[in-house]
Amino acid sequence: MLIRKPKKISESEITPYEMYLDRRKFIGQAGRVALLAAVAPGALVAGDLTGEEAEAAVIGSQGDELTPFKHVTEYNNFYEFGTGKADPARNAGDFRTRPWTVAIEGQCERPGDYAIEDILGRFPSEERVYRLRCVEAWSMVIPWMGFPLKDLLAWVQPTSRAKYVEFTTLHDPDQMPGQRRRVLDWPYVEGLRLDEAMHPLTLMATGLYGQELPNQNGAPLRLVVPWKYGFKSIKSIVRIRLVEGMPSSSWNGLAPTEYGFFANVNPEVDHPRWSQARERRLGEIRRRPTLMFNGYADEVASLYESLDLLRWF
Ligand SMILES: Nc1nc2c(c(=O)[nH]1)N[C@H]1C(S)=C(S)[C@@H](COP(=O)(O)O)O[C@H]1N2
Ligand SMILES: [Mo]
Repeated sequence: MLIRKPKKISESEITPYEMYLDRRKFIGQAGRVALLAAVAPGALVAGDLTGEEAEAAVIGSQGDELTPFKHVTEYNNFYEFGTGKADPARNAGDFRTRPWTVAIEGQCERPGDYAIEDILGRFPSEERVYRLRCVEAWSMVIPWMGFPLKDLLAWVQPTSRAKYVEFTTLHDPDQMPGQRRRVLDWPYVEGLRLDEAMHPLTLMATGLYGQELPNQNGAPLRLVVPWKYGFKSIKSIVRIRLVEGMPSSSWNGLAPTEYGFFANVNPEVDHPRWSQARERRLGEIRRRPTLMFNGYADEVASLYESLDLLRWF
């Protein structure tokens, strides 16, 4: 029989978290911290906080503690680097994210190829603490760095014909060993309706835990849509296209009956092979109830008022 010893908590597991809280306190004491914490459902806390307030805001009122850095960066889905949860951290180390260009195309006034430096310089990153809930029923709470996608879209000016936004991940089988196997139809693509893309909660993430995005989390630029299942959060984006028709999505293309275009977190609509009513927060044993729209219903439910969520899952 194989008996596993309880794993000792390594330094690397606690240090980034403690450093993070320390840094928050330090910034708070120094006077100003523009912190946007959306941990508690409905609570969008912004402004100048003291160190203690900042700590309370990031931890939230729902027992929503930040998921340890180790889980956030070592338990991933990024099929370009392998289908195992540990594969991305193992295989993405040498992934080159510079130089990096993002092509903006389609129905907008300012199409073009933009260097990542230009994007990062034009749209300063701020911090957002969001829950991420995978369709596989695990979840995390992550302090992201990033900027609202709506700022970028407002800048490129969608035309009146733009109804959806399509995102594409880099296709480079030399660097991405997972792309040498036809697990998915590469490159990975995802899409949002324009109003979802323009929602203030929708983030272009550039970092987490106050650091640049680790490669396995989708460097240098990935989408984060906190009320949708994790697979909507497309990583390592090289193209953003404004389009008239509903774009395809990699998971929807693979198994349309299992993964819909909208992919809103909904405890009442089960995946055909398992329930979506509960989830396990990484680092915890117990399973907790999954909240409608992942807890962001106050902010986003109005987007779907006229939609039959059983049909448009
Ligand atoms: N390009 C790309 N983006 C992707 C994926 C992927 O395989 N390839 N997996 C998705 C899935 S299923 C999830 S749950 C999240 C996981 O994000 P994380 O590893 O940063 O937690 O990334 C999403 N974005
Ligand atoms: Mo996922």
